[in-house]
Amino acid sequence: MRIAQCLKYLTSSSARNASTISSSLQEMQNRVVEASLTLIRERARLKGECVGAAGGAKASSCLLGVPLGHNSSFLQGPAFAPPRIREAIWCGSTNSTTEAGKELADPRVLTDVGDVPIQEMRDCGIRDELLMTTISDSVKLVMNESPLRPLILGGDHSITYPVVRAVTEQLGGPVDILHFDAHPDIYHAFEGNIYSHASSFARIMEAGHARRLLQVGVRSINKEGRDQIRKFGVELFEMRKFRKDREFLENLELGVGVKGVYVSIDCDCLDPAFAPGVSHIEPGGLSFRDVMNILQNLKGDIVAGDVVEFNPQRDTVDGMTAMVAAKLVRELAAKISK
Ligand SMILES: [Mn+2]
Repeated sequence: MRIAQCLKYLTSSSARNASTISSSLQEMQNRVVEASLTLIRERARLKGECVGAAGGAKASSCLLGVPLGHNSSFLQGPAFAPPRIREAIWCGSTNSTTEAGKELADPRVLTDVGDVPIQEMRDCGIRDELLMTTISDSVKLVMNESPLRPLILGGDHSITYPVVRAVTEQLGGPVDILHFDAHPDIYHAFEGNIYSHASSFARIMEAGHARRLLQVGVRSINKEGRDQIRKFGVELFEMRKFRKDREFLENLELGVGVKGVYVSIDCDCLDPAFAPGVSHIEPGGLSFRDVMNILQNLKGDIVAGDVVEFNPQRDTVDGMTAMVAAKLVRELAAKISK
């Protein structure tokens, strides 16, 4: 990491001692975080005003990009996803209306507060604990501007933990989570990393952020995964039984009696035939329409959501998976806004 090299250089070449440099470095890191949050706070205020000026809404989805890829156990390409997804949302090859007729250019349906500057913060030597706190704080800044509801562009799946933590802290209680994924992401830790993208739902469940967790599309799970699922009472809907579960999943009602519903979509829930641009290619998955049928028929108040694990470095040359991720975002935005 560049900052570590910089620190090493300073301590070896200057008269100042290492602890002085280290404590002033920490102070400066905190100011970088503050500055990053200020930009998101002001953008959220402005977008909240725009929604009001357009006539107001009960709920309005607001994009927040989290370009973080280093908690992936394999490839780190999801760090480059948010700008590619935005580009595809507004791509001229399609119009800006959702399937059920909502207009995405209307700020009452969709706004955007930009990205949490993850790479810039890492370049300043900021570590995961503070990064995760900054992600949570950014989500809360969006939620402070009613009626904005955060719709997160990942990033690897590790970001779902700080996002869900922020949502439930802000709302004052747990939510129900509908999670589409080839994997349960519920290892206690993966290769020693408690913030791994393979562990986000272990953090969420042990902290009590979810009353119900429904995992749909799972087809890569080992013994530890099954043990953890039993331990946390997760409702597992495996691909090999999807034909039997389909009717149930296409008639879900969630979030009643808790603070609402959180929807997390890992792009690898889809069969690689539909979404090749992911880090973990796992055959035998859902079709795009399978996901749409479950999402569009879902009854419940969706308070926030994310679309994660799109890896532009694995996509086709014409950006097919970017369009798929963008359409997931568009249809989720349509579900959130009202
Ligand atoms: Mn996955």
